[in-house]
Amino acid sequence: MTEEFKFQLTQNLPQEFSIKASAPSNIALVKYWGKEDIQIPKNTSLSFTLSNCKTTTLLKLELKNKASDETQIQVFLDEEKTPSFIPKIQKFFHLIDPYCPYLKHYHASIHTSNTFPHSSGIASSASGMGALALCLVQIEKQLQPNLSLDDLRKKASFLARLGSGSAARSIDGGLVLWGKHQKIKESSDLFAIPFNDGVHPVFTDFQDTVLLIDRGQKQVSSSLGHSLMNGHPFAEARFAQAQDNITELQTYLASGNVKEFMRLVESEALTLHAMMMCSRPYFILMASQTLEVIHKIWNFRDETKIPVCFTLDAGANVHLLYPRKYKAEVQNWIDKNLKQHCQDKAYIHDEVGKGGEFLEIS
Ligand code: 2P0
Repeated sequence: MTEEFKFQLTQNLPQEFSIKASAPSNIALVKYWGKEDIQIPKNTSLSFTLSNCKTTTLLKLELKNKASDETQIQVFLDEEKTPSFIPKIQKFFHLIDPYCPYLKHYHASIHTSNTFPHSSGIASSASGMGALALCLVQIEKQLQPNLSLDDLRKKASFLARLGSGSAARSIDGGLVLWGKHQKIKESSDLFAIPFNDGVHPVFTDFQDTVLLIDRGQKQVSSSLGHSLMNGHPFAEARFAQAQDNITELQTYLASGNVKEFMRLVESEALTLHAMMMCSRPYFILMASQTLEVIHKIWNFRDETKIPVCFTLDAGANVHLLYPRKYKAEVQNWIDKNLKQHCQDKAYIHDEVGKGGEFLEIS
């Protein structure tokens, strides 16, 4: 157990809480793929926090008559009862009990909504767990008002990580780093840290257009995906490469070297997919349209010299990354040349954002 994040329970718990928060999704530049229990990453990862793709959650807690009463959890997605989410939340509450001991004294109802459509192929686990964790730390702030904002955000990242690894990176804004790195003193496996100091301005306004090539359920769940790295013949080399890539990327981020940044980011995406192509069992998570789009990106970049690159999650969708300065040209090109490769011609424009927020209840 991590002493730092334990919470000293006060005697008189309020009858109820109503807390609201939002957290965005994030897109990894250096990928997290491979972990130990519980959500301890095998390598450091670095992501851009997004802005438009986010989850907003209202958490309502009501004091039980007796702490021993069974906890009732209700989950509403877009105001519709969604019992299928309950087991995941139950497991999460159980896991965080040592750090949030007040929770077991309450029944919970969780009202959540995403700005991105369910059937978009965009995972909501990072933003969802991020928003829930931000609700929980707001409760702690009410119980212990002396907690600083920094403490709260750090604990939110710690709790979010226990719900879903990449969710640790959905609390802070801009560039966010998660996982211990030998050369980065403040880095930790337990929570993510903002990584914006000394970053060249060109990387502060990056755009991310998500081309929805496949809007279906993920073919490989993240837990299966991570487990494929256990005993993978190239795992150790991959984990070491990620650590080196972080160091290399750090120099490009500082100097504003967009060309080398893009080379490294694309290489990370292809490496993630390559690891899945040569695991046992093996998977090809790109679709033919993913490859078509990648070739078009390379041609467009060659011909126009406009810096635009791709990255991929563990699926077929393509994230197009580019500086805001080129927004008009790139978005025009997407409309004319790329959207026909998307399912139902669907894509989502997003950009680097400020991170999770505590919200007022109206
Ligand atoms: C990432 N992904 O760094 C990588 C790249 C997908 C591809 O983290 O099991 O949902 O909840 O810790 O965070 C997806 O895995 O996995 C992921 P769990 P998570 O964003």
